[in-house]
Formats: sequence, C-alpha cells, structure tokens
Amino acid sequence: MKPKKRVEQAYRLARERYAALGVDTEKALKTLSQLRVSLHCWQGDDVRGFEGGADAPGGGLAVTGAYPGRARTPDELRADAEKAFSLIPGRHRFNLHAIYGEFGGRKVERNEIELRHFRGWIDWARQLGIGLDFNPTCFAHPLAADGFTLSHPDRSIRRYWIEHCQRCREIGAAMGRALGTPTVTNVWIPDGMKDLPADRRGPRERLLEALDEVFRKPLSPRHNLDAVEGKLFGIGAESYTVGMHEFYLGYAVSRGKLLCLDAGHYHPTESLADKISSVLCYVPGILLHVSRGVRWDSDHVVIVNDDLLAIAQELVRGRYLDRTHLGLDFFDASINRVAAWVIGARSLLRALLFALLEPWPQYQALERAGDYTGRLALMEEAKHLPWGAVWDYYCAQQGVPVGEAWLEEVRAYENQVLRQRQ
Ligand code: RNT
Ligand code: ZN
Repeated sequence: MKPKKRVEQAYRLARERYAALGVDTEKALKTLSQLRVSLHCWQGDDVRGFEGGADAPGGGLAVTGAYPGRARTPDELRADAEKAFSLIPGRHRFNLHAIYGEFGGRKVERNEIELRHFRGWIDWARQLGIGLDFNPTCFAHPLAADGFTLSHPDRSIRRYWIEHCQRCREIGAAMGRALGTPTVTNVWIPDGMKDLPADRRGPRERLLEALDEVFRKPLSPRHNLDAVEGKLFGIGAESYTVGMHEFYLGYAVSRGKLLCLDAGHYHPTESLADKISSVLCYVPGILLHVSRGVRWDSDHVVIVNDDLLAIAQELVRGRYLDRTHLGLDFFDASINRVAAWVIGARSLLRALLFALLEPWPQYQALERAGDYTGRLALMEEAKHLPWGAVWDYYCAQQGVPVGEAWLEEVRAYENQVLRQRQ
C-alpha cells in the first residue's frame, strides 16, 4: 500500500473509533490548525543574538553543548527557522529577543534600539505570513552584570533598562501593526541574589515602580500585548529572585497584563497545569513558555510527557485556548538545533491534539455523577486510542512529513548547510 493511502486508511479507522466515543476528529483537527505556537529564536543560536558581544548569555541562563551549525547571522537564523517551520504542521509565529536586531555591525545601546533594526524580521515574517513576538533583553550586558536591571539600586542603571523595555514595547506594537496580529512583548528580568539578601523589600518595590514606568504609555491591544514572566531562581540567583511568581501574579492582576507561565520556573513538584485555571480567574490571558526541566530549570527540549499532556488537557478542558498564547522556551546546544525546534513544536502540538481528542465531556459527566472509577478508567483507556493515526493524517494534510520522515530532511539540511558553518 502507498504511504499516503496507508495514512488515510488508518485515519478512517481512527475517526470511527473516536466517533464511537462521541469525539469528532475533524473538529479537533480544525481547532488544532488554528493554534499558533511561537517558536523562540534563541534555540537557533544558543541565546547569543547579533550584538556581536559576549559568548554566554549570563543572567542565570546556561546553554550547554557544542553541536556544530549554530546560526551566526540573521539570515542563517531565518533560514534555519524556515526549515523548522516547513516540518511543523500548521502556521506559527516567531519570538524574538531585542539582541536579535540587525545592527549592521555597529554598537547600538539597548536603550537606543529602533524599529529599523527589526525591519528585516518584519519583512521576513510578512513573506511567511506569520506573526512576531518580542522580548526586551535584560541580560548579557555590562549593566546587568551585577545581577540587577529594572530593580537596580542605581537610578541611572534602572533608567537604562526602563528605556530599553519602553522601546521594546513600541517596537512590538509596530511589528504587530505591520503584520496584522498583535505582538506579545514579554518582560523577564534576571534580578536576584546568590546569597541571603538583607533587604527583600527594596528591590521589589523598585521593580514595581519601574514596571509602571515601562508600561506607562498605552498601546493598542490590536498591536501589542504586554506579558510579565516570573521565576523561582537562576544560576547565581539561588537565594532571592526579585520577580518571583507571586510578585508578577499580583502585578498582572492589578494591571491587567498577560501572565507568562514558564514550565521550568516553579518548584519541581509544582504543576504548571494546575495554575492555569487559577490565574485565569484573574488575569485576562496567559503566555506559556513551554519548557522541560530535568531536575531543575534546565530548559530541555519539550517532549510529550505527563507534564506537557497535563498543560494541554487544562487548556482544552477549561476552554482556555483563546486566552492562551503558546510559546516555547528551551535551548539545547548538544543536538541539531533545527531538530530541537521541530521536536519541541511537534510535541506540543501532538499533546494538544491528544487533549482535543479525549472524550473529556464524558469524564466530566462521570465526575458530576460521582463515578470516579469510571473517570479514571476512561482517562487511562484514552491514552491508547489511535491518536497517532490522527496526527499522521494531520501532518499529511498540512503538507509536512509524516512520522520520523522529517528527520531525513533535517539531516540533509545539516549536511548541506549547517556543516558548512565551521
Ligand atoms: C529565563 C526565562 C526567559 C528566557 C528568555 C531567553 O529563565 O525563561 O523566558 O528563557 O527570555
Ligand atoms: Zn521563559
């Protein structure tokens, strides 16, 4: 049997199997095709950017591995991202950091970046028909070297970072306007202390004030959406993180901002999935930084595991997809970087498909009836339903390789392009 026929036949059987449970696979695929995942630029070049500065990002971020082929220029990064997009079903987005501007080999201060430094990205995104997301870069910089930015005790350094973030919001809004889809501009700062602080209050109150300055200018939500991202700890900031979860939860609630939840930013036994229906009682929407911590916030490539499935299930069962911005956040330099993007994005989409195909209305009916036995039994059986056949069909329908066939394309790209970058 021809591969295409085989995929279609398997799908027909799967569709019938799901229909018997009251699940409409066509509807699930339609929903899936409307979801946009923001592919983070920093997996492609180990968070280096194009300022031509230091090797390591700092700010408590650590990229490990020395796989050949890191993108060194905007053109290389765009080519690599395009390759990844061609292997991921659906239409998605690209998430830039401020250090990825095109500065033409000149030193441009972070508080002097302009829209023109991102024209190349906007033109590229327009050609691909995708949206862009954006982030100020408050790390990898001499004025961030002592571990403080927006909460810095020195007023002039604080000012510098405030101005940087203000510029980023405006650039984000211009991107959103140009591309006809709002840019999510996400503020994360590394501020914190390695050892026991004597004053936890001062930096937090300074951060609060600085953020209000950053967000002072109203921008249309049709062009720019602000998000804030908290964290538990970073390397070198083990004892105190100024912008911890509770800080930003309060900030987002009181200011009506999007709250960014990063899967690596909580105590390892905490579940990000369980936070979704809590915070969405109060904040207008969330940005997800889907990541995978192994023992700590290690930012491993996302795979389909229980944590990821739980996130997808919450989004689907809580009907939160329209209030959620999906983004990836990991960086692994020990494997092919294009493959890392493809694995992470396909895994997230696959988990979402799994959740869309579950007969969860039945679980909820059983739950209401107090039948927890039936609920657990059905949930467990659902894991073995033929969702792989539906996924394969979706990939074929979207014109991307089915199954592991994408790997051959990445290997060919590695040989023809990445290996030439020594
Ligand atoms: C850091 C945050 C943040 C960064 C990017 C590079 O812990 O997760 O999202 O990963 O801004
Ligand atoms: Zn993150």
